[in-house]
Amino acid sequence: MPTVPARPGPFRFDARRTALVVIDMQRDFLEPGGFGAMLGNDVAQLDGVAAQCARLLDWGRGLGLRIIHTQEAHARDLSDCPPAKRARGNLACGIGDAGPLGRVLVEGEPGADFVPECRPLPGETVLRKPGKGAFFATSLEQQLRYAGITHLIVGGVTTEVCVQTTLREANDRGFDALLVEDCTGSYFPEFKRATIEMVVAQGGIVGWAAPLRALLDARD
Ligand code: C5J
Repeated sequence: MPTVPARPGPFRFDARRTALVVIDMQRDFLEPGGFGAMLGNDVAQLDGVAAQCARLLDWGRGLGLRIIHTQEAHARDLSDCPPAKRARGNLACGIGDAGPLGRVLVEGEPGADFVPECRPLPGETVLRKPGKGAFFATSLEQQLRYAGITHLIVGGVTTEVCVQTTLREANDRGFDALLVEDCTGSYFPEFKRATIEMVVAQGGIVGWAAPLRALLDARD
């Protein structure tokens, strides 16, 4: 079994029981005019994450890992969008409204689509989710259990929001998860750093973390 030198200790995984989960690599979070920008964030902070996630995807595909792409997007009628989420930020152009990338954070719109570097390939799972965590109001847990998955390798955006929420949800459900440090990004670099530390603190209270190089170099 490959062993990744990680924090707080080695992360051993069986490729047949491991899924690569790439969180929300969507235009709405990475490009000007999307949801992230509408919230007042500097999307340039995420420059480089797509290229890194593309390398991570290449690696996972090469190992035959199950690949899961999550997508934070609401149903077209917004029936799965809590009014509180829609109201948050008091935005002139918020969830469901027409923006430069189509209706903000709505399925089927250009903004909900994946950035070109991280487009799913045929046969890979696309998991639309209405919340921050990938386990909330989705069939992810059932899919993973049916496939015998016990370990997750996680990248994507944003580190302290959807990525961290998903890691915590996974941890509470008994999955061992590793965050790939340089395949995730935040609009707030200090939040990214803090999240990584929170994950690995206390003996890995949430999970493990390692840079992509450590995965690329992992050997049996
Ligand atoms: C946010 C996400 N930041 N994908 N979503 O609202 O992290």
